Amino acid sequence: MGQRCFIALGANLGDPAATVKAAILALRKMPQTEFIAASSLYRTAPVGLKHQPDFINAVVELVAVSPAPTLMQSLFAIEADFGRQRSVKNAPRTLDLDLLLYGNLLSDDPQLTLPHPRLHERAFVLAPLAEIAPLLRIPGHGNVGDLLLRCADQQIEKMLSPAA
Ligand code: PH2
Ligand code: MG
Ligand code: MG
Repeated sequence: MGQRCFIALGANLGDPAATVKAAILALRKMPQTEFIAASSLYRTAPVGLKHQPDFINAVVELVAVSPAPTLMQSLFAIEADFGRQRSVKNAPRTLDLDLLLYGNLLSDDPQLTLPHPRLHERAFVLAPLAEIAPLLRIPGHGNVGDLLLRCADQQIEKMLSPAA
């Protein structure tokens, strides 16, 4: 028995589309997990710090057997493999992997807050999430599709090329 998990991918340095595609392949091969689905890639305007390149974003669904902190360590290892430097918060990055949901687990640990604390207000997460799990409910916030409707002002564009 595993936990249904969703992981957000984001990149805006180097060749971000190639990076996100390669990272989806790395997530497919991750031990202790069963890969379920990947969204399309989305080109998205930066949220927060505005003066940085557009992002490529996507979301992956998998089932994880390992506990959430162990899964996080695997995600950090993949980020490091893609040359991620952790400098300033929200700085441009070669690859960001964020655990959005780990089953129905609720956690207010500042190192690992679940659901991800900003997921419900970000079109760059909600649009790819709605593509692969339209009926999903975010504990404390509601249905993914409804949440996405509230982010209509955020610029995102679904890319035509397949994610993987
Ligand atoms: N990630 C952030 C902050 N802003 N904006 C977009 N469009 N895509 C991201 O992945 C993103 C962001 C912090 O992780
Ligand atoms: Mg992030
Ligand atoms: Mg992150």
